[in-house]
Amino acid sequence: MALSLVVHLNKKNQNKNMNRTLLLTIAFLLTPLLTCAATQNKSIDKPNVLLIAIDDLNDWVGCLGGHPDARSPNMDRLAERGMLFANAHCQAPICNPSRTSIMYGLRPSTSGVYMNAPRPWSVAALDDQITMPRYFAANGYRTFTTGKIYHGSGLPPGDFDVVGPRPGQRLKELDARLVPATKGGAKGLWDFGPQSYDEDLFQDRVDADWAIDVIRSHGTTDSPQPDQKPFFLAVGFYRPHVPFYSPARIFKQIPIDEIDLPPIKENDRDDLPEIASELMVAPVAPPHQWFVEQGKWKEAVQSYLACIRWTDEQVGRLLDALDKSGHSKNTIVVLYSDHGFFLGEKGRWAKQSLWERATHVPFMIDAPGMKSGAICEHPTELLSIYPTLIELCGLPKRNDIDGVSLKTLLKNPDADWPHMAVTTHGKNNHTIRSHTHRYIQYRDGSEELYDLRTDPNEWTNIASDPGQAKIKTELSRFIPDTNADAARGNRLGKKNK
Ligand SMILES: [Ca+2]
Ligand SMILES: [Ca+2]
Repeated sequence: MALSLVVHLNKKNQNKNMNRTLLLTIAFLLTPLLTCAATQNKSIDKPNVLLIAIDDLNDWVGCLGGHPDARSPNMDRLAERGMLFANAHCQAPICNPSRTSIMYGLRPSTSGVYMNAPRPWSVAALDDQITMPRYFAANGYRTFTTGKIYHGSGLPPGDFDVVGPRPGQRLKELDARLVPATKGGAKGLWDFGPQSYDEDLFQDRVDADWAIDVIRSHGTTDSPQPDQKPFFLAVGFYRPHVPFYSPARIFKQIPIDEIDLPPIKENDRDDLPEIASELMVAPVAPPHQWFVEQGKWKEAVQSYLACIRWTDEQVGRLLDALDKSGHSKNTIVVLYSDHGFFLGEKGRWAKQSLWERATHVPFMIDAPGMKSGAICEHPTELLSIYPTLIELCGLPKRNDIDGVSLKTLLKNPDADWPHMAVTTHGKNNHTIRSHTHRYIQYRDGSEELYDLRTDPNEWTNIASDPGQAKIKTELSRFIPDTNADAARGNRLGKKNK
């Protein structure tokens, strides 16, 4: 607009011998505007970023084929638009350390944040570690967030420019308790079933509404708003984390009698080292026996599946908003879950373990100019989100974060890839996921090994088979060299485990 104003003034006055001083004065006054417009245009050439974090979503999504009753047409649509990382894994099988790893760009074994305490922003040693949103803000982005991006809806101070609603896992005023709380059974957040209040009031819908407003409030590359910066928008959905609540409407789509329960094998745990049983205890989850004896297993699986569909609807609303606003062509969309979830497999529930159902996550990236409609089978890590976005957005490279950029794979999913996916649960307990195998090494030296090609449920631990020595040696090379002591949260006074 500033440029057209100058042209207009010049034409109007070209034959009138207008006072040159006046013209020069106008040009002088307009110079900052022109400079500003040039900067703006350069800035909005950078792609926007939409980060969609889903809580406790295992691989039960349509495009990963993890469960026959799972429906996720919108996540599938995103995968078709971009790239599905079909062998992607979290770096820790529990909320706080997984999300810390993603947002700070550090492995749990580097940061020492292994469990749900302490929050990383209470750890003095991490004060100088620049989080992903702060790095984007420092490089010309305006940053927004809503919902659960770190653990428990908390945020490091000043982490985002604009903070939207963060209603939490349970809405005290609205969510009715559905399964009576009992000692030794469902209690606390462990509850499931349909809620019947207005859908507009569900937390993930409230968060999606806010995010849609943010998207709509930004002009497109073709028609930027004054002073517009590209956006970095992080949206964290709370479901399908417990309580498994979603609108009653969705439950009707999933007849309980037709639900398939996940496969389990009798005595599956007999070939596990002792430490595995110790580490996989999820203290607040009801024991599997409770679900079986109370006849609640199918009901809980139905509720989890319904939450997936509900969350998927919110993902679809965000994608629709991007399309309608014209931002799709200039926005990188990253969707991931912070870790997986067990619903009875191995006779257990929740996450907290180093097996496939807890580490394998939906992970997809749709980036302008990259390959679309592709599936990448290489082992990948959520830790790669930060360096990948840095590279795709042309931000200065950082050498103080772990993880490798996925840009090579986004161009060619079959490119050479020497990396493995590493997941850590507590100090010195690691699992390495290759294309074909899972190797687990615990802090006492005990091991597990599974061949996922013939044993996708990880039922048969072949670690003691002498014929497997070579592959164990190969995979153990990927165990991190650094294994930090558990971090202490000096401000909150909570010790990590
Ligand atoms: Ca989680
Ligand atoms: Ca077994």
